[in-house]
Amino acid sequence: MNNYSEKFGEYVREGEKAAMALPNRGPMRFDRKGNVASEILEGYAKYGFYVLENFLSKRDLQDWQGDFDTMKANYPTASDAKLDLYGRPALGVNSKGPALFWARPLSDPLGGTQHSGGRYSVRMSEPLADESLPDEIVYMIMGPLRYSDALLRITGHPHLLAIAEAIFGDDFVPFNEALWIKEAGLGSATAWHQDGVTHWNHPQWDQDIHGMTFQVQLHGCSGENGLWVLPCSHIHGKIDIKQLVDEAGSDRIMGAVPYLCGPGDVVMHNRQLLHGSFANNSDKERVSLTFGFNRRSSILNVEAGLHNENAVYDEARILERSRMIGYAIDARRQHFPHETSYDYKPLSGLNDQVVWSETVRASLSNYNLLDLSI
Ligand SMILES: O=C(O)CCC(=O)C(=O)O
Repeated sequence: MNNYSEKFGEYVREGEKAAMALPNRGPMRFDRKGNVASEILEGYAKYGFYVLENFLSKRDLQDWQGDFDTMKANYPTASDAKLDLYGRPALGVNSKGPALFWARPLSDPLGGTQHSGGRYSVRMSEPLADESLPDEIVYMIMGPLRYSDALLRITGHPHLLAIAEAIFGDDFVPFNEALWIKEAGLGSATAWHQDGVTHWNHPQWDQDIHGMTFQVQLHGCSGENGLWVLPCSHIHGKIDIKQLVDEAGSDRIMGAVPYLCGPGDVVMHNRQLLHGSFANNSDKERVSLTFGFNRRSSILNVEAGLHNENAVYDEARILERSRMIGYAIDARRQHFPHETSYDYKPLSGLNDQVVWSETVRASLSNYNLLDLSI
């Protein structure tokens, strides 16, 4: 074992121990009135994250795994290829907006670049990649709901939408979805960052102003391959990442803990929380779906464009993008007819226009051009 991996192993063990000692994890719970349990909301508010254990059903997970295998089989053979291994038009090649993101194995494609408003200020360490590894891998897919009904249905889960309502009010709005793929022994690092870029100097700045993502786990994750966060950092404004790295003497920021999850666990994650992940040099793949929501006032008439062209997010755009929530709810209702569906108030009265069908799926191939990122 070299010096780096020995130190990393120690950091992982300490971080995992600290993560398990925090009181912000447990199953989904409601109080007697049917509201999301206050322990969940309070744990999330205090630490900036909460792990909902054993959240997804076996069926959701099997459907997701099936769709993921189909997506992978349809990857382009290289980042500049148009066809997959079987000669078919490949996943994402006709997308007008962002779709597949590629990196060298075990590299950090974002650290130290101007990507997403320059929020990834420090490059992570990059373990030496063996010559036998492929030249490039897919590490992220944006707008993944167009490629997987199982993922669409997860985003329409009534309990997750109830949480979004409890935090942001019943007129909450969506922002984007991404699938993070950290293949065993190949997966790239995600440099430390805070997600929000728009409202740090807002006169009404608060800990929820940049919204929340759910990070849903297909296989689970550990300190070796999971996302790391600095607990409570969402309440301290913009953080000087370089300073924390200097203090630590490496990218192993002090006090950080990893998300520790089993298959189907969902992490509620405040977008202002400092977070990042190390290159996945472990023998376990991590696949995480992230999707999130915002308070309407954080988005309405705001000019931004983190993942796509700068634009003013007016009522019409918000309504159009919010239809994805309606489709997700309806797709879920059709697949799980015995589940009580979520009633999304901003689409009240439009229910007959948000019916999930093959025709609708075909019309959504560029839905993420309307993402509402801040
Ligand atoms: O899961 C990861 O490694 C990165 C996720 C992330 O940075 C995000 O969701 O903002």
